[in-house]
Amino acid sequence: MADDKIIQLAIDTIRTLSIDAVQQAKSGHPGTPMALAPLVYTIWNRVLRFDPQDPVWPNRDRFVLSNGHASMLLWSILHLSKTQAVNADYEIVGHPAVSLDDIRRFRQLDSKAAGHPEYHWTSGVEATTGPLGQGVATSVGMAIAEKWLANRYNRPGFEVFRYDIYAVCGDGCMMEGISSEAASLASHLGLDNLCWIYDNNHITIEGSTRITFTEDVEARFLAYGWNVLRVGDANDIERIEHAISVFRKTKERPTFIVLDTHIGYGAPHRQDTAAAHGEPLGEEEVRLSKRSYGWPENAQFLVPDGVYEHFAAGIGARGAKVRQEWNALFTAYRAKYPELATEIEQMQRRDLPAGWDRNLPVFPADAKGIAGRDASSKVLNVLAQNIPWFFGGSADLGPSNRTILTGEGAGDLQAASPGGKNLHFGIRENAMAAIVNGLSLSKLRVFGATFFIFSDYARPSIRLSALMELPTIFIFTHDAMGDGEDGPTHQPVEHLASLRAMPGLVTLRPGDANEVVEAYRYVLQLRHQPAALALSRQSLPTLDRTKYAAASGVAHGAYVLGGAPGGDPEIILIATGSELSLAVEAHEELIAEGIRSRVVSMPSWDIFERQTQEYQDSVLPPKVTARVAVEQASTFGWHRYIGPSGRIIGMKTFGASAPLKELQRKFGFEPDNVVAAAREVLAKT
Ligand SMILES: Cc1ncc(C[n+]2csc(CCOP(=O)(O)OP(=O)(O)O)c2C)c(N)n1
Ligand SMILES: [Mg+2]
Repeated sequence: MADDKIIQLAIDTIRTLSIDAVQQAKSGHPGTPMALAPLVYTIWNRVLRFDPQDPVWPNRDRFVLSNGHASMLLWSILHLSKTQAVNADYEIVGHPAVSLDDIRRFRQLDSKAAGHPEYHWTSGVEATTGPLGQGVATSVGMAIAEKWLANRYNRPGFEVFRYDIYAVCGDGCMMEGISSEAASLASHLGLDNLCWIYDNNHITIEGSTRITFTEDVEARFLAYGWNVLRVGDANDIERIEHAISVFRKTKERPTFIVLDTHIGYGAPHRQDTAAAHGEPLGEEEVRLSKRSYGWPENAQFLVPDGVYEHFAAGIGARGAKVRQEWNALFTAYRAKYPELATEIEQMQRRDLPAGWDRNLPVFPADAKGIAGRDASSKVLNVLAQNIPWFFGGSADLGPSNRTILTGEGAGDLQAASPGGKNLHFGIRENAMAAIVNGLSLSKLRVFGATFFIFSDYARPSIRLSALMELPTIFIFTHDAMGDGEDGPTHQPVEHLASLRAMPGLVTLRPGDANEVVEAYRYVLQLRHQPAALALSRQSLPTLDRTKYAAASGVAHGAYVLGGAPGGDPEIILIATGSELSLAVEAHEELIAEGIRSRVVSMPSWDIFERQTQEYQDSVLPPKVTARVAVEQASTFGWHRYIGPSGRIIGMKTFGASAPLKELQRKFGFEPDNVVAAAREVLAKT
């Protein structure tokens, strides 16, 4: 078959599989796959260094579909390239990532061709996308990761890491603010391994972008400092390939390719309309579209003869070759640099190096104590020394979050120093969290930090982190009213409740310095879950662990810190974070009065919920219904632990601007108030 004939057939196979899948599902987005099929064909079959036989090979190019609604593009190309499925242990399991049957069952339960690209669910998906803008922002993290890895591991003659990141995006991604945050940082960092391709179709759901989006996107990216290219015809694969070759030659800045496209290309009544975006074409329009491609009009889910072979000869052969060359290179590298090779292998499996937790601090009892953020700083600096690929940064609050790494090799990560361990995200919380996800998808162990109040700005990406099952770490300091005078704009109230509500995320609010250490010990061992740490700004007393239970109880989410000797308690006080020492004070007062009090430290609901019922009942015996919880946050959700007769001292309003002491008085976070609540509850039960 002539070259251009089989190329056209291959492109039209992507188009028609997409059309048929959406039509069969009676839902989905046909128009964008119809338009972008030539782009995806070109990237995958001509450019991408990706081996379908091993989709987790570390040095592969990454492809991110930021306009995730066009997922049929990905399902089609993963299927046609015969990309293999990989299990949670990173083993090739021997069946395709996406079968033709999955495509026939697009958007149905258990199909690998889900509504949107889902990392962890379908092999070959590099990042979960769907919330527009997230994919492009995540791709920036992937690009930073490649630079970092190359800097640390490449040696003369051993280019172990050298790959590119391609992200495809649409008008929605460009409108979302997160793309601006991410693009700005990407050019600041000179990420010349990053290429975004913008599907410039002038259409979104409500119609033409004339009604919403008339900025000059090219000028905007030029202003950021990107290399901006334009391809005026989305069907011209030679031009597309040429633009990508210009990207690959461009140094010190990322590339933005504006691709002028026609949504619903080939559909006589739908092309260039919003209707092509998110509705099946309808049977008649499907037939007419196929006719326009010269396709058999009534054929469905057709992969013509020669198409699989064509992809096998393109991406299949190129991918196999580059991976085999890399394997040989890595074998020689392992012989010459065994320690570095071991690091890479451990990292790829999300293992930690031996001795990762050595020298973690132990804090002596101290009534004045130390702030959560300061204890955290000590821990972070030890971990960064023990785990070479552990690092992170803050959204311009490093000095306040105490996340700056100071040990050996911990410089700033900048364009000229891509191996630095201090990332400076600037005031870009949403992009920060997405970038942390991208770094984590690249198997680095990373944290991002800001004030707890601004976790709101990062929340969409934290959610994706949980959905993708990534072991990212979010460090949130100033976790309650500790920065009193800053007032209610800076005082989190509903944030703990909202993070606790997020499936998969482990939220921890440690109550003293040793609990901070144990919180990190727990979090570092997570392989498939993100964690959020809420840390205090102000000093918290370091509890005397010879008197109270060991802080290792943090690993159970909640534990009995202290109690009356012998027998069951009459009342249980439960607290987290900065209110722990308050509860301990109240507890001592009750004990002194002869009341059989128990004090429970509960740094993490999520972890506690995963303990056996027996353990949970041992900490909170069901028959002890007199309970008081203290937490300087929304009371939302606490009733599950205090029951119908318990009391919660928490927040029902926003805070206020005043010194912390006054706020504690105003809102009832004082020992006397806790004791009074305990007496009331006892009297009732
Ligand atoms: C953050 C976010 N907001 C809204 C949506 C819902 N949505 C999905 S696609 C879309 C329109 C996107 O337009 P564009 O990116 O131009 O895609 P095209 O129709 O051109 O493929 C919207 C609003 C979303 N997925 N994510
Ligand atoms: Mg559009």
